[in-house]
Amino acid sequence: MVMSTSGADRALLDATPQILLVNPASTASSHKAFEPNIYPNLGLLTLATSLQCALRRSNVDAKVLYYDGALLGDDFIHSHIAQNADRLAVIGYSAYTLNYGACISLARHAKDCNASIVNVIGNDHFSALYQEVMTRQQGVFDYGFCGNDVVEGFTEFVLGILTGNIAKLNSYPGLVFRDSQSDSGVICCPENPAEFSRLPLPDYSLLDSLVPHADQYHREQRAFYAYVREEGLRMTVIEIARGCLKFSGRRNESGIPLNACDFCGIIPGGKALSGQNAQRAWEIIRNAFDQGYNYLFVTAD
Ligand code: B12
Ligand code: SF4
Repeated sequence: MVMSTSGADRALLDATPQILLVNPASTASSHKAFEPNIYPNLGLLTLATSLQCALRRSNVDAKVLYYDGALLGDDFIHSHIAQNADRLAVIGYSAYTLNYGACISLARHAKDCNASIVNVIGNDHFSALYQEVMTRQQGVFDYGFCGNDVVEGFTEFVLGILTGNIAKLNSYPGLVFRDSQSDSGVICCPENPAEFSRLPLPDYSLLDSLVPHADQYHREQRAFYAYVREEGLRMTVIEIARGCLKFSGRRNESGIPLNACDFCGIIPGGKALSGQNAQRAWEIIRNAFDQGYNYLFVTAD
């Protein structure tokens, strides 16, 4: 006998709240064609893994969904947001300068579909310009997270939203929120560097939580690099240190490191290198290898 899910069961399944983590495609411009990404967005994957673990631990029912518009384009996720607007609890946007315009478009679209979706923005563009973003994008982004060591802060904050039990806002590391009582109107909680060594190891299967990504990244890698095709490689990104060697040196009166590369986009973070210990670093490498990756892009600059 073939078992089928009844309509009511399906409706129940479908009602599960969704947390969508999205890397929007680069902001459209007339002179540049779309070029697909060849690596996953490790920041979103790190957040997704932490959130998934916390949901299981706390017995909270919600789906964590990963989507990379820089691989697949934004059309699909645009429709997904419209069709699932009443079950999307939180959308997290990963903002580089290059895709910041696309982050705004998607976030506006989400609010048009359902104003109670909580829009949260993070990554380097936001960390650099959080004051401006929060001031200019009222009604678009509700909250943001500034810095890298914000994974536990984000996880706890989303759990709070899902369970209707949000703690004092200034208790979430890295959270950026509006506060009319403060001088600038925006408060940025300090991040928590202690989290780095205890984060759960990335679960690369979450790349396929909404639609398949992993094989598509691999196809792009094979198309891009002859040696990947010839040597049967499968590449991914790992993180065994954060920050930059050059940030530990001398700084000017504004706190900008004197030796940083001219184009550096992560100066506002400005953190000196902090590494994982050797055992943890090997665990991170082993974790990627055990999940089928045999050529690793190490993020530390
Ligand atoms: C690996 C890497 C890549 C890879 C993978 C990119 C990807 N999709 O993730 C490749 C080679 C494909 C790449 C491409 C590009 N990159 Co790149 N890349 C890096 C690198 C070396 C590491 C990033 C990383 O994985 N870090 C580890 C993860 C865990 O940290 P993370 O991504 O920062 O995420 C953390 C926080 O930012 C935060 N966070 C991130 N997203 C979100 C979202 C939410 C909702 C929240 C709450 C928090 C949050 O939490 C995460 C957990 O700690 C950085 C430099 C560096 N050392 O950081 C440059 C860097 C991020 N890249 C940069 C740039 C410019 C690009 C490109 C735009 C280049 C280009 N012109 O095409 C493209 C954009 C691709 C895209 N649209 O996805 C700049 C960004 C500068 C800026 N102002 O935006 C950086 C900072 C380099 C630099 N010094 O200038 N990149
Ligand atoms: S671009 Fe990379 S290596 Fe250069 S200063 Fe910035 S973080 Fe350091």
